[in-house]
Amino acid sequence: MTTLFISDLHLSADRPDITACFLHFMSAEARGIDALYVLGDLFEMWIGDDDDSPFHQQIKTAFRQLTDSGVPCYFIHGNRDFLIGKRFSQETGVQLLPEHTVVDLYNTPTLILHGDTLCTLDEGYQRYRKKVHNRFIQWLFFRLPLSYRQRIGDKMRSGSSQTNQAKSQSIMDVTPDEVIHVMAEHQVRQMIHGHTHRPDVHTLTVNEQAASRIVLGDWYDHGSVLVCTPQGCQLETRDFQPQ
Ligand code: LP5
Ligand code: MN
Repeated sequence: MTTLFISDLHLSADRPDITACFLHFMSAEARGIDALYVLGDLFEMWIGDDDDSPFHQQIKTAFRQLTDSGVPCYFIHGNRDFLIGKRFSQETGVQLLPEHTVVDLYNTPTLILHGDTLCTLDEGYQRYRKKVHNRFIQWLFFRLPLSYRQRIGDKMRSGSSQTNQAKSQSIMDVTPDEVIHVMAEHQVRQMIHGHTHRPDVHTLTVNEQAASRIVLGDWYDHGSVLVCTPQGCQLETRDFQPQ
């Protein structure tokens, strides 16, 4: 009995080493498990489900094969791939979940999320997030040809990298009070998220009870997987294969 959680793979055609590690993970380790949860930033950037490049086809096929084999796969949007939509879900069999979802993880109610909504001190980001999550703005964006969307996406990526250089590490991390607030609101004592790329297990107190916050790692230098069984959860890494 195993449930796996991954996030922040930032898959792109430019990083065949990450892609190879991910495809191996999907065809070997993820087979036969109880469920796979992807907590956002699966892709470096997603500009619409109509982007049908061979690279995207390859990733979608890996999900389709896994869901066809009987493994339920779930996805929560990240800040890079919040435009993944129904068509992706239909093509892959991956079920899209709301941004804050409580799952029963072997009898422990667990709140799962990407993690960006917890970074409340990053006011610039939260303002930006509200705009790009606006349904009307998204509708307008989707009316643009794919090549324009790609150019806008690239501009946003470089704008983001530039503004991030001026932000402190604490602004870009989760806000501790917000974590407590959100866990209390959902009545959970366990939370799993990604986004900050700071894999760790934090203990904290929520409503005078011991709680834990598990942070998933990114896939820049190696694969990163949270392995959960009825006995508990463990953060593990997976080596990239020599190319
Ligand atoms: O992603 P990362 O790690 O660099 O930083 C994130 C936050 N940044 C983002 C922006 C994404 O990187 C861009 C993704 C593009 C998606 C595809 C296009 C979709 C278009 C949709 C239109 C409906 O998420 C960053 C956080 C950081 O995490 C840590 O939490 O701080 O937040 C920002 O950088 C936000 C800035 O403060 C403001 C945004 C600058 C965007 C520049 C605008 C350029 C406009 C050009 C468009 C014509
Ligand atoms: Mn992210």
